[in-house]
Amino acid sequence: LLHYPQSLNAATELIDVPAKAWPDRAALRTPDGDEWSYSELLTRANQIAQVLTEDLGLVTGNRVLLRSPNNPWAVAAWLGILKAGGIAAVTFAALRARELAPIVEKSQPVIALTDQRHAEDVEALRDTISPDLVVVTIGADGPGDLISLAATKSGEFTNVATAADDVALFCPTSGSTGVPKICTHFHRDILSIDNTFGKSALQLTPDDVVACTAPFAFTFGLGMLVVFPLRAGACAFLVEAAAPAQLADLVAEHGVTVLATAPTAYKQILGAHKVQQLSGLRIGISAGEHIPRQVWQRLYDEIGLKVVDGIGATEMLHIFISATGDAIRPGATGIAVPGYRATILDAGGREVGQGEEGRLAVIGPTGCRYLDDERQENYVVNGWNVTGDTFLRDEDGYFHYQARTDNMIVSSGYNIGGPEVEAAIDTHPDVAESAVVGKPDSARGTIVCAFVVLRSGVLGDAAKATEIQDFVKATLAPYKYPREIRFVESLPRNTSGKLQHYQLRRDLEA
Ligand code: 3SK
Repeated sequence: LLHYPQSLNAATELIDVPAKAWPDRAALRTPDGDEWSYSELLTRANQIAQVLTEDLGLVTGNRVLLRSPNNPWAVAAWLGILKAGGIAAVTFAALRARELAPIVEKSQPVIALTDQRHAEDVEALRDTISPDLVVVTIGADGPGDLISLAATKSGEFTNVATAADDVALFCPTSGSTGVPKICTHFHRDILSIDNTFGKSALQLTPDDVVACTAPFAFTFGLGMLVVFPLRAGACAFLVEAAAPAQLADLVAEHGVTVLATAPTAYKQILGAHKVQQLSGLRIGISAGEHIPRQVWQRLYDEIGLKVVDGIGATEMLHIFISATGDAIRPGATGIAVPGYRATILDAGGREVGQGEEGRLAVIGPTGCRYLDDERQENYVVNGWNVTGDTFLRDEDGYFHYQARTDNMIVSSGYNIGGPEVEAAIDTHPDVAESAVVGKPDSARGTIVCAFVVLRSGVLGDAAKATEIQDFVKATLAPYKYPREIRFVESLPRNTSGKLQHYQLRRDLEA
């Protein structure tokens, strides 16, 4: 379906070509009024490529750790690494040294470009496990800082002639267990996600302004804020951090036309009565976790926004199942994005029939290639990329999310999808949010255990637990009710906002 020239540097398509077409249009904008045109972004990306190759000794294929919140210099640095023929290993700025260590050990970067506010942890690693790592800050005063070094360069650079299937990205993912895996992606993969999801679902134009709450280190954010808008000549609106209510105000104030975020943010915007601020959106994307049907419906009822749900994976680089416009079926995630094929497999790797649950598997122009990791053989089976999600396919071919495969609870022989129970609990008026996991139980094998965050001022006592249990019994088939409820202050989430059920399971064992 997708053919690329043998020699391909993705950065050429993402910045050199658009900068020729739209030199003066805004490529990047921030809430505090900073604006970079396409030609400015090209110059800075070229200057960084010059710094990397001329001053820091980068040679083609070297790995470069990039650690920064979402801001214009991070975009320029990412493009500069690609232009220079390096491999960009982008990590969450919030990771601490102990979380970064296994990533550094496996990916072996020679250079680290780090936002100066997050330099300490990288420097600690250089001083312990990686003595040859050259650490360069972004945003510190002084001659050794990337911004100062870039200012000494001409801004003229000829992109390294990488091959289409040379590795361009190392994308760490913690997976469900917390031990990081590093997904490798080629230069052509970066264009493939635009040629599939980007072109079919978003159809961005130079008039679009795109915001996304995911950090670049989560490939959801990288696609939404760098790959898709730049290739279309659109403007990426870069927010380092914003509470959902504040985000809603920024969307209205800055004329954002496409917002991509997780269901939690939509829920919080609804909860803060800020949803009208989203009424100028052309597209709202929801990904990272399944959007509950009642949240989707409220957004539609209140502002007519038909949120585009999608599921992707770091292993696949971006979204491979979704639906847009009239093809949206509330409650279903969607169908395979053009260019991908998807199916449902049983535990033995056989395709199951419609209506049957199994593991979601996908084949397409992108795919899983873990760096030196024996878990590769669990993920790619007979050519299928077998995700960690349990889905079923209905009679019209739509895929319906059931649970994370590792969060399917089998209790007294019944299969219970944790997210379904969570959605039921979340509709209780005293509940702010919940997460459900299976707890080993001698009588039933496993029982449903719910961690519940109550709204402020509500007392979490035995009477409240019984009330919520009765509420769930009245909402779902009674066998699904949580036999145990634990009231907690907050739920564990990773830096991209995804709930970490494995941490709760670990808490149960403690
Ligand atoms: O669904 C996800 O979690 C995801 C992962 C990587 C890239 C994009 C998405 C939506």
